[in-house]
Amino acid sequence: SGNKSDGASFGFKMYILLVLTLNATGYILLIRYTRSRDDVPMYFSTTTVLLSECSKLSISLILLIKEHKSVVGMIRDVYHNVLCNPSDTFKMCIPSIIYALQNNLAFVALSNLDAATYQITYQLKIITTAVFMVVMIGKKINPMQWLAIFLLFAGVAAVQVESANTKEDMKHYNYMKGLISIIVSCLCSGFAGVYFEKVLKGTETTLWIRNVQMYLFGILSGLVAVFTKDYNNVMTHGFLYGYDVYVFVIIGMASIGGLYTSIVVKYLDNIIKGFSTAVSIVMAALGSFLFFGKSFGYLFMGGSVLVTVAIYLYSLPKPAAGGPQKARGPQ
Ligand code: NCC
Repeated sequence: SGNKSDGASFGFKMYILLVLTLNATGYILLIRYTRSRDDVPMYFSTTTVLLSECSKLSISLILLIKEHKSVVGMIRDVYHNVLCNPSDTFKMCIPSIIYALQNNLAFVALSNLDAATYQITYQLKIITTAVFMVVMIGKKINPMQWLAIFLLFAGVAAVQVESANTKEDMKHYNYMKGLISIIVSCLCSGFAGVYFEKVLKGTETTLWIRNVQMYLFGILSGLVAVFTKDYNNVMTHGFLYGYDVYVFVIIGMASIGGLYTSIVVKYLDNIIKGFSTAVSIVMAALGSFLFFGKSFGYLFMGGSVLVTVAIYLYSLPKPAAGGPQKARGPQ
């Protein structure tokens, strides 16, 4: 399975991962910013999640038009592989429901606690993802690699503690509600990510058709969320109540982040995605220290060392029975 990643160059992968990390950080900061303002009317977050799914569907269809170099080609592809293939299409039902839950929970969490706590706690996802890789794909992870996964979690968390701006006022705080939302999010993200990977790599259906299937159900799930949580709000105030440019930027970032996530899972895998985003987080923190001329402290340095050791330990060759095995680690 090491050959799965051969389809793209190293530089391309690094570029994708850096965009993914920077985009995710901006996304989280912007959600936190818009959810903690109290001088403007508050938008309904379920509508934002729904519009993100619509946006990702539109972009996927446009990419399919480009791929086929014709609108008719795109329509044919979607007709044959989505509409006429319901059993295949329905495979995307479960992950898109779980992602809908996770995407809505991000707004709940960031309405209740600060962005730094969110990003740090969210790193727990590294561990939940590994557990689901073992349980669902049957991936073999040896004790040394488990150690690496825990060190990675600790290292990234430490780096983020130091680079985070914690001087935020504590209004709207419901810490418990926020934390529980994050923990459920980590379980959702791990499960849905591995599920998507398993279906994507286990069948012939192309990435963009998978995404079209995913976002069709995503729109349905998003609609259910709007109806169950904000039906009365939308009916009295309107669907786009409280929207301003920031909210539209959030939708744009959610689209970029989601589509890039699917590309990363196609060319790499969910665990390597965790390792690689860890590296980009360290790089981004380093960049911001250098950029703002700040000196970095022990937490950043210690955290970076932990991340580096984790990568080394994870990529050590496995002492397998029956012959030498190739190292499987982040490349
Ligand atoms: O949590 P995470 O991703 O695993 O969430 C995956 C996001 O990608 C969308 N997705 C997934 C597969 C697919 N085929 N299409 C998709 O659109 C899902 O809907 C879900 O939103 C990460 O690895 O840390 C990452 O984190 C998110 C986000 O920061 C967190 O979920 C916190 O809210 C990033 N999303 C954005 O930046 C918008 C993602 O890029 C990376």
